[in-house]
Amino acid sequence: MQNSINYDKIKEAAAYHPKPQDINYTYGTAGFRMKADLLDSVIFRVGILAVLRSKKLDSKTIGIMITASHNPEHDNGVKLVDPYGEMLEQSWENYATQLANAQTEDELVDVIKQIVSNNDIDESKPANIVYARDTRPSGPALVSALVDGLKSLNSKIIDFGVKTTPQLHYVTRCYNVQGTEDDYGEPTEEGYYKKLATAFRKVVEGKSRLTPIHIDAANGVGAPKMKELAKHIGDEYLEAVLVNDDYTTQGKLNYQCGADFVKTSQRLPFGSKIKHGDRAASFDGDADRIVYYYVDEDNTFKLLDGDKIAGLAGGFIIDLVKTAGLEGINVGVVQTAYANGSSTTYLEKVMNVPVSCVPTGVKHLHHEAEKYDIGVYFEANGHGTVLFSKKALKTIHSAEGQTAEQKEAIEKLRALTDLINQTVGDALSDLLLVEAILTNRQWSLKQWDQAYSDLPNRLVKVVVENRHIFKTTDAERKLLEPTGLQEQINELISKYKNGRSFVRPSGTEDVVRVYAEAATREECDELAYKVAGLVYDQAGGTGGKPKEFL
Ligand code: 16G
Ligand code: MG
Repeated sequence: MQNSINYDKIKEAAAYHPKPQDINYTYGTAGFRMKADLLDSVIFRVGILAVLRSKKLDSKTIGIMITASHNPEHDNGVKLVDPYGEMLEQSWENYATQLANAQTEDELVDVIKQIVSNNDIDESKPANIVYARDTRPSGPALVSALVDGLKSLNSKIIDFGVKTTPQLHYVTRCYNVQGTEDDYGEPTEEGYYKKLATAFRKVVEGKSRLTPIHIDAANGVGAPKMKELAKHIGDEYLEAVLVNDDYTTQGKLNYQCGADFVKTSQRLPFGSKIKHGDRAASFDGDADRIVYYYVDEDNTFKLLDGDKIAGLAGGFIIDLVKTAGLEGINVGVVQTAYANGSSTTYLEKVMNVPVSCVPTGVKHLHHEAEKYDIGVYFEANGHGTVLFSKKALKTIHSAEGQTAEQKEAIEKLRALTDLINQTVGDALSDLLLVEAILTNRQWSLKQWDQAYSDLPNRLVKVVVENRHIFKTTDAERKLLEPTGLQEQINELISKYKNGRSFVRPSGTEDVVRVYAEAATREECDELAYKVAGLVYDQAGGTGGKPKEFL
């Protein structure tokens, strides 16, 4: 049969993509991610896994994205996207790891056979795959390894070319729901721009255009894609000025720029010349994160991160739902432990919105947000989106409204369901969401920022011998192991006003992360470095203690 699996063919193809010795791969929070030259065999095998997943899911289209997001340019990575555009189901992450670590072709075939039998996969089902990559120079070679993997199992393949990560998520969903009542738009890049641009114009229609938005595109794929999107929207609605848009010169991607750089170093990206009164935002390297910022009268840098975006979006949506008279639709916000304490207090106490806290990583936030009729989720780092449940979509699309005011609110909510990329956090779509809200409210960034003041916070990395001994609970806010360490941390925290601190092993780097916040910058830094020192001393720190405070 044409589609059934030919194991000899796989072995033959796999021999061209041998696994390096002595490397142990893990499919983590962001898929596989590391130096690009170690990824050839991994990508070949990810192709195989994607085909198995498609066969398992009745030939649904599975997405594959080759990117390493905000990592240095020499890194690359790969992750799988499930049919509705969400992250690969967690139970399959383990298969990805097993496939990647099979040392020989024979072992590889054994793992494949096991996955087939464990999941009752019908080998004769055809498979459908769509893939894309970002602008990294290592992309084309990795794509060719991927295609070898896909072809060894006779998959149908669509090459979606160079795209942002969220565009790949979008198109994966489009393919799978085309022509059904859940239709998500045309499965093309053009379809994506048209959907977003039309929705944006609807939400801002009749309002005065804001001043230009300066966008730092991290010298990545977001640059050409944002330009294309802006063309579809038109200058009369949005004026986008790009910096760090050189995605062709090697060495520039994410270098001292982009959302991750701005959020972690809390300063302007290289190349940005914004002055007081200007409005600015940064994307990350694959355009699935965004943060906003401005400089104040006294030239201080002010960051509007994912928490601020969640507050802005949540507030606007709640107002629209109320005005539209759609009682019975509940709105909730999902955060992680990294959310600034002030943002949580603001959401719960001022906005009266239910807030859930979940472990780091998009899949956790996404699933929690699905529990609300409208679920707003954002990580402080700027990754996030808004999910509308089937019930919410139905209500919004069938509501008619009595008064002009109600009708307008309903129209806006409808447009928002198209404007927001509901598959995953999307810098382009989130930018339009923020711009649409600010246009409607006629707010400056400073006015938006006034909702609450962030508590000073600090993130410190600690290198330890084995980060896997760290076990957390309570959405990563407490350590279970090493035993006794949490009690010592608690004792430190109790000495600081508004003190909060937690420790978790990173899912993407071989380090332990320490987060701290407190009433003042000094207290916060002191707490952060004391907790880091404690971790270093008590849990196998190596390579030098994090620099002492003072
Ligand atoms: C990954 C996650 C991101 C998370 C980050 C934490 C996805 C798609 N991305 O980039 O959500 O914030 O990891 O990294 O889930 P860490 O575990 O190293 O702190
Ligand atoms: Mg990213």
